[in-house]
Amino acid sequence: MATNRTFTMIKPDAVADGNIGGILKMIEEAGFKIIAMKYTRLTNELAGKFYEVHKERPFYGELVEYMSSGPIVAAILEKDNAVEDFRTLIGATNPADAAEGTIRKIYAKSIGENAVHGSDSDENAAIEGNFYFSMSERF
Ligand code: DAT
Ligand code: MG
Repeated sequence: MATNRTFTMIKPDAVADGNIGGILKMIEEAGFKIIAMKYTRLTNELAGKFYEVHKERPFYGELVEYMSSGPIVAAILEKDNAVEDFRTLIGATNPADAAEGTIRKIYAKSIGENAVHGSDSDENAAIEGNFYFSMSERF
C-alpha cells in the first residue's frame, strides 16, 4: 500500500463559502500533488457509509446530514509522509484548538463544519480514495 498518499474532502461549508480556491492553494503550496479530484455531492446514504466508523458517536446523524447538505470536492493527494503532514496542515478537529496558519484555523466555522477532511492512516487513505475514485480517474 502506498504510504505517500492521503485523501481529502473540501466540505460543504467551505465550498458554499467560496473557499475551494483558497484551500487548494494552501494544499499545493504545502507541496501536495493532486492525483485525483472530483466535484460531487454525497447522498445521505453514501455519507453514512463514508463515516460508518463514527456511527456510535453522538454526532453521527448531524455529521451525515451536514456532509450530504451540499457539494464537496474530493481529492487524492501525494507527498512524502502525506497522511501525517496533511493532518498537520489541516489542524485540530475543533478550529478553536487548531494551530495558527492551519486550514481549519483559517476556514473552519465549528467542530462540525470544519472545512476539510484528512485521512487518519495510510489504510484509511486507501479505503477513502477507493470510495470515490476508480483507477482510470487517478493521475
Ligand atoms: P477529524 O475530521 O479531525 O478526523 P473525527 O474523525 O474525530 O475528526 O470526526 C469526524 C468528523 O466528525 C469531524 O471532522 C467533524 C465531526 N465531529 C467530530 N467531533 C464532533 C463533535 N464533538 N461534535 C460535532 N461534530 C463532530
Ligand atoms: Mg477522522
